[in-house]
Amino acid sequence: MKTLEELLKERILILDGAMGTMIQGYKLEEADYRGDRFKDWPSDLKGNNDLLSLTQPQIISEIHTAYLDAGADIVETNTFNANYYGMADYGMEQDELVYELNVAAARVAREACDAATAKTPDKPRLVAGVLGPMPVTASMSKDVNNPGARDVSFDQLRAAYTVSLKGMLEGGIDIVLVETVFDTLNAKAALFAIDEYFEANNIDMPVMISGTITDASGRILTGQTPEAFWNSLRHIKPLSFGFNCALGAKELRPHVEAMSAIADCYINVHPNAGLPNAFGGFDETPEMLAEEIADWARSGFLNIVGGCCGTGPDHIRAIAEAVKEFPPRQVPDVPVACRLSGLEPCNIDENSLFVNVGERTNVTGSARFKRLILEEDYDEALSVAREQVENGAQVIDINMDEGMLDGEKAMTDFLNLIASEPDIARVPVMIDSSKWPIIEAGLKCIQGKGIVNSISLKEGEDSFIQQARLCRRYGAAIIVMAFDETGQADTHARKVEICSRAYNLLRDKLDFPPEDIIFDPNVFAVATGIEEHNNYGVDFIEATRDIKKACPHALISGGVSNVSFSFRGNNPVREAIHAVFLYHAIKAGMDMGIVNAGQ
Ligand code: THG
Repeated sequence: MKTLEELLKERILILDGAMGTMIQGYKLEEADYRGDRFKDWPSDLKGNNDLLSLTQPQIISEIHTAYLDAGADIVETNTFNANYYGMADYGMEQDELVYELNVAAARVAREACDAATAKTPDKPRLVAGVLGPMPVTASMSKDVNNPGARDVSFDQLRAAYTVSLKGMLEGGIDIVLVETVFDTLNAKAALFAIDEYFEANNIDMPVMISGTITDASGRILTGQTPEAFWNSLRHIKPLSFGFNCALGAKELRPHVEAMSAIADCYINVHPNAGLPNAFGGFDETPEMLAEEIADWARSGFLNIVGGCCGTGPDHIRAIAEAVKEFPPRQVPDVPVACRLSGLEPCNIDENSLFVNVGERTNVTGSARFKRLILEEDYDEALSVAREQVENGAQVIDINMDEGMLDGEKAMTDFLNLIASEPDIARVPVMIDSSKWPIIEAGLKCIQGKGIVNSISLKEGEDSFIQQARLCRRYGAAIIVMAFDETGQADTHARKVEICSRAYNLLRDKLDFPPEDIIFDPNVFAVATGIEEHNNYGVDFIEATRDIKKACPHALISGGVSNVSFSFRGNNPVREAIHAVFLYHAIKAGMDMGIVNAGQ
C-alpha cells in the first residue's frame, strides 16, 4: 500500500466534511443520544455528539462512509469535544469514559476506512484522530477585572489531551489532527502531550495542525497573525499545517496563500461552507465552494483539502472533482532562520539587523522594576515592558530571580498580564532565570515562540540534554551560556570550546534545530581594577567570530550592559563603552543583545 508521503507527492488529498452538520440531519432526540447504556444518566445528553460513537456507532459509521464514498482520503474521528473539558458539560469528564469515547470513535473511523480501502486498494483511506481546541483557554481571562486570571493551566490541558490521545491511538488512528486552534497555548499543550507520549512509547505518527481565523483582521482569536501562529507550532515538525472553519473560503484565501509560501511542510485547509446565515445554516453550495478551492489548487497552494461547518458529502465530492486535475503544492525550501513569535513573527537569520532584547523587566537588573514587582504594582511594571517595546526592543527579557519573591508565581502572573496587552505581547519573550522551575513556569504561559535564558553544561550533560529537550517540547529557542562543569568560560579558547561542545551534543543527541541555539559567550565587566579582566571584551568578540564558524546557523547573544558594570552610575561612560563594544561585536557576528533598548 502507498504511504501517506507517497500519496501527498502524487496528488491533492481529500479530507472529509463536517460531522456536526451530518449528525443534525438525523434529528436525534434525547433518548437516541442516551442509548441503553446512559438511559439513567443524571444530566441532559442531547447535543453530546461525541457520545454517539458509543451509543449510535452505526450513525457515525454511515457518516464516515458517506464521506469516503464522496472521495475522502482522510476521515476525521468524531472526537472534537471528546476530552475532559468538552465532556464536563455533561458530567462525563471521567478519564475512563473520555478514553473509551476516543477508542470507540477511532475504531468506528478505522473500520469505515478499512472497508473502503478493501474496495479500492489503490486508494488507501486514513483516519485522522481529532484533538479539538477545548472549550477553555489558557491564554485569555474570562474575568474583565482580572486580565491575569486563567480558567485552565497548561498542565491541565496537557493531561486532558494525553487521555484523549491514548484512546485514539488504541482505537487505531493513522494521523493526529490538532484542529480549530483558536488559542496557540492550548495547541502547544496538545503538542507537548503528543511529543511526550510518542517519545515515551516509541511512536512516530504524523501530526496535522489546523488553526482558525475568526475575524476579518486575519488573526486567530488570541491575537496571533498566521505567521506567528506557524512559528509557535512548527517545532513538532508537522506533516501539514493550515486553517479550518470559520469565515468561509473567500476570506481564507490570502492566508492560505501566505502560509503556502512560508510553511516547509504540506498545507491543509478545510473551510466552512460560508458564514452561518440568520437561521444557523450555511449558504455556500458545493459548486460555489469547489470553484473557490479549485482556484487555490490551480494556484498551487494545496496538499490536503476538505470541508468544515456546513459542508456535506456533496461538497466533498465537488471539491474532489474540482482539484483532481491540479498537481499538489510542492513544499518550498525556506531559508534557515530562528523563527520566534509573540503575536507577530520575529525571524532572525544571517541577514537580520542586530536584535535588541529589552533588559529592563529584570528584578536583578533594575531597582525600579524590582520595587514595582515587590509592591505588586503590575500596571507600572507593565509600562516598563511597554516602554521597551516602544523604544525598539524586538524581544523582552523577563527575570524574576529575587530572594524576596515567589519567582514562579511572579513569572506566571506577569506573563499572563502581558498576554492581554497586545502592544507588549506582539514581541517574543525571553524567559530569564537561573532556576529551571521558574523557566518552566514561564514556558507554560506563552503562546508565542520565546527564548529560554538560559541553560548550560554547568550541571553536566544529562541535565543539559534533558532541559534542552523540554525547551524544544515547549517550542522555545534556547540561550546556552558558555558555562561547564568546571565553571564559566572567561577566555577566548574556553568560550569556543564549551560552545562547540554544547552545539555538538545538541545536534547529535537531540537533532536540536541549530537556528534555535543562541550562544552567550559571557559578557563580563572590564576595567574592574583586576588586570586579568581587561581583555574580557576582546575575548567575547573573538570567541563570537569562531563560534559562528564552528556552529553553523547558531546565533550569538550577550548581556551588553554587563561590560560596563565597573562604571555604574556613570551613564555617559557606560553608553560609550556599550557603543564601542557593540560596534566590534556585531561586526564579529553578534546577532542579538540584552540591552537598554531606549539607549
Ligand atoms: N546573559 C544572559 N542573560 C542575562 C545577562 C547575560 N541576563 C541578565 C543580564 N546579564 C542582562 N541584563 C542586565 C540588566 C541590567 C543591567 C545589566 C544587565 C544593568 N542595570 C543597571 C545597573 O545595575 O547599574 C541599572 C540599575 C537600575 O536601573 O536600577 O546594568 O549576560 N543570557
